[in-house]
Amino acid sequence: MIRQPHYLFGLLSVFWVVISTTILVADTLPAPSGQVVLTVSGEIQLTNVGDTAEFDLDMLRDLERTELETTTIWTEGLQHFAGIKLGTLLKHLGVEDGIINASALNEYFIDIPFEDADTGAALIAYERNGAPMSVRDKGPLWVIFPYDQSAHYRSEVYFARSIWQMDRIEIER
Ligand SMILES: Nc1nc2c(c(=O)[nH]1)N[C@H]1C(S)=C(S)[C@@H](COP(=O)(O)O)O[C@H]1N2
Ligand SMILES: [Mo]
Repeated sequence: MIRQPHYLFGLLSVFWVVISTTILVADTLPAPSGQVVLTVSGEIQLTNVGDTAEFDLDMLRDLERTELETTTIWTEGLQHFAGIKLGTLLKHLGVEDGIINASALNEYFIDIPFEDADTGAALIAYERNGAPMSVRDKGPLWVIFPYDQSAHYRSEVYFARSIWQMDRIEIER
């Protein structure tokens, strides 16, 4: 009889752990309210529309912003890109591994190894020189690498991963 309060206390702390863990894990993704620019599917932990994670531009802008200055082989002069790192986006969706299959509006597609997300090299740019990019201008989303930083990124392999008009990402295991 005298030990009952101890059992009660133990039970309560177990409940507390279960409840707080549930709150920590249950990170939610709001549904997009604007035009959807990116749909992420496959092995992701966070979804908002069916099995997928859909993003409008404002949702991407609400995530951690990264700026990158570099020249590219497709543009004239130094370019100022702003966007979200591919790694940041995938981390937000609970992805820690896998092959990143990226597709574009023009049905171009390319596999990007997870390493390019991990190193932080791959930027999903949503702005170029301070303005959003139109579809005609390789937007609204263009995957950009730090070409000026290293010859490693000035290669056909990375040019092929520089997918513009990207509108879908599928995570494969
Ligand atoms: N959306 C889209 N992105 C793309 C491509 C494409 O056809 N469509 N071509 C890729 C390839 S294979 C390369 S080498 C580079 C350079 O393409 P370019 O030679 O047409 O400039 O862009 C990449 N990004
Ligand atoms: Mo290419």
